Amino acid sequence: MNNPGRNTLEEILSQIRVWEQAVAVAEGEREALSALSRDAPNRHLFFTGCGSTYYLSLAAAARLRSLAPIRAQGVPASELWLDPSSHCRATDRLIAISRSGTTTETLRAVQAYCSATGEPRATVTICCHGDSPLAQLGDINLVLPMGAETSIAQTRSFAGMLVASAAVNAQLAQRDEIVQSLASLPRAGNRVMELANSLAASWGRRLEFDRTYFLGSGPRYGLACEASLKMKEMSLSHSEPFHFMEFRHGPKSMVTDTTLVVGLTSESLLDQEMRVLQEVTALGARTIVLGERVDKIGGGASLSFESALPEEARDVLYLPPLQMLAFERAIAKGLDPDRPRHLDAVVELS
Ligand code: F1P
Repeated sequence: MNNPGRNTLEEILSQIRVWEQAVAVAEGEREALSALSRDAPNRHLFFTGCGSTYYLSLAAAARLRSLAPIRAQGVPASELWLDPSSHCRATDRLIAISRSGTTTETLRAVQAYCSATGEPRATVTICCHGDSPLAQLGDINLVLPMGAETSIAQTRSFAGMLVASAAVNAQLAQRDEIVQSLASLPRAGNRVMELANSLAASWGRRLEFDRTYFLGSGPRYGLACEASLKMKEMSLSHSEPFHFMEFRHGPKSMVTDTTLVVGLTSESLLDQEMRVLQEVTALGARTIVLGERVDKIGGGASLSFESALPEEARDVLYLPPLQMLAFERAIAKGLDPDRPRHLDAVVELS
């Protein structure tokens, strides 16, 4: 295996230009998205995808709910496809997300949505391949060609599609100040990427940790799920995501002195979140605290974004450290993140 993870590393390090493309592509659809925003409060919006893009859907739906009184929900595409009557009503709207734009479950979820609602197309699609079937199935189709990847585990594609969903959400919620803030993400991202590389170079290679828990609430729970998936896909390591406060209700029993707990902290709930991290530290875990302006706990570590961006605009900043932690752990274990075990880049069903 010469140069293991070469593609994955290049894709993680090049993600900021995909963030920029996402902002520009969404800006190009400003009028159409603004038209959607006028009746969004009367609708139920579903975000859907598979695996990584399902976790993105969870994060995007939670973010939209935080921006405006709009009912939004993230649902696995397989659930929409196989049980549409439990989800779709005639007045619903669908935002379908897929890196490849060819995942069978996601395409079938769009078909099931159209059959259940009588709509001819999905409301919005977000993908990285303009020639894919999904890119033709939305009233509004956001395509991020710079997010295309050769690696199987999503990194820059996920980050770019998350920024695209943030731009869509800000437009739907008519939060222009958030739309404006997204343009400043690349500046903040360059700083975070540097910090992420040094954090992961030490903490990602500490193989004494035999389990990692990612804690995140609100939109950060979907990101915690994605971080946990990266740990599994790239480094074949046991990992689980939880809402911050949920960790006390049982999972805390799993904490040992070989446990790493990564907190995706907010500003609005920071005190409560830090209390959970202090408790698990007292039980022997090491912690990594990620957030806008945060301190480490005991023998743990921290990474402060110091972006000066509103909380609603900077969800993507958690991704470089989370992706690099999984990448460095995979390399330290002698694995090749470019070729994760048992996985294909796209799941296509017959
Ligand atoms: C989604 C997917 C994920 C998986 C991995 C590869 O494909 O297959 O299910 O977790 O990240 O991508 P897509 O529909 O986003 O192309």
